[in-house]
Amino acid sequence: MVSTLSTISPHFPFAGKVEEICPVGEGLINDTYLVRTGKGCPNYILQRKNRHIFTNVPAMMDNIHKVTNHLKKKIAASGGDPLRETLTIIPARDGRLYHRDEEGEFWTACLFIEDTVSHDTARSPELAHQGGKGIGRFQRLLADMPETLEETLPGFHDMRYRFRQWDEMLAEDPAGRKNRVKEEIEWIECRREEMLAFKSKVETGEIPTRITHNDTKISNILFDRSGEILCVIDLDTVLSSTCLNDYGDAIRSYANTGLEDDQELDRVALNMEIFEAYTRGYLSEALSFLSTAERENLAFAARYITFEQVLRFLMDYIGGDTYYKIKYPEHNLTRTRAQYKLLRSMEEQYEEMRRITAHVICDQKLR
Ligand code: ADP
Ligand code: GN1
Ligand code: MG
Repeated sequence: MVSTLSTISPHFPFAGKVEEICPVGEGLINDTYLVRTGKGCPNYILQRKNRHIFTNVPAMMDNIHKVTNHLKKKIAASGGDPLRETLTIIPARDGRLYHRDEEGEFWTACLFIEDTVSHDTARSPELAHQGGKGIGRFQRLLADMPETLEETLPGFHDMRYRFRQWDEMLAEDPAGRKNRVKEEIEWIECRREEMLAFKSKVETGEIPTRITHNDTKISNILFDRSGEILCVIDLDTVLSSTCLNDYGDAIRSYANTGLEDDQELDRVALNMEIFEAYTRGYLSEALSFLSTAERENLAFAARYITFEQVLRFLMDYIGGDTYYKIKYPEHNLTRTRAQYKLLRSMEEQYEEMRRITAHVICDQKLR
């Protein structure tokens, strides 16, 4: 891989001499590297995009370009630092937003933002509050973006689409694993109607679509050294979708007392203190533009996205592990069970989640 990387980096106009290229992050889809250059020169992030999942990388990069350009203008206008508070794409030497290698792989680069901290779990309510603020602000700044985005991942958080994929996968059972997961399949089937009913609210327009991030797990945000939110990263999934999907996915990530793939199910539950802190941070930025329907469906959105993740991990297990990177043979099944435990915890605490969101909304309206 290292020799490949050294043939890729010359295609980008990196300042200084490339001294080291090392893997970074725990993403389940792309391959991400930190490119270190000489003293006094910027460092960079180099990424091989997963072209089997992102089937139109040029359109995806155009989307990211539109979004970051818009954010840069807004950040500069409010006195912020556009080079630190959003991503800066480094186009390839030929001027494209990506380099395509001889094997057909797509590579992209952006500036590495120095002196930041990223996390895989939210250890404190303060961090969750900041994370919520970050996504709320991100959505707010994009609310008046004039351009439209290309639909690069059709059906991404669309449960009707996910159930079509699911039904096809079960009918085909390509890896012969269906019979091993009868109980898990029932977890999905018995929630089909309520999840589709929620999706109907988007289809009828009761819940609006906006430009959103769509992959708001905690590792996709950079904090500064004092713990304040600095920059929302990993913009591959910026799409027209619902704000609720961003909020729900973040709760799934931040408020889990265990890991996304925890093998000890006793460790997995919804932490209500983190839930409330994230909600407060998010609504401090987002309340002003959210509709009544969006406000009323915040708590359910966490269940919706966590359910979606159970379905997606289980579907990948049944499909023979072709989508998410796995570290051991049953990894997707472990993920399925851990996310299901989290979903159960949300279901058990649902009334309390609703009470908290209503209370936070009320508090912030009074301000
Ligand atoms: P993946 O698609 O593999 O999840 P990300 O874009 O989320 O890739 O990057 C993985 C990790 O690399 C992040 O969690 C963060 O720690 C670090 N990272 C990514 N982009 C930057 C950047 N521009 N500046 C600083 N760190 C970054
Ligand atoms: C993937 O790329 P990464 O690791 O940030 C996935 C998300 C899932 C997440 C689960 C494009 O995100 O939808 O929520 O794994 N991204 C894509 O950890 O499918
Ligand atoms: Mg990521």
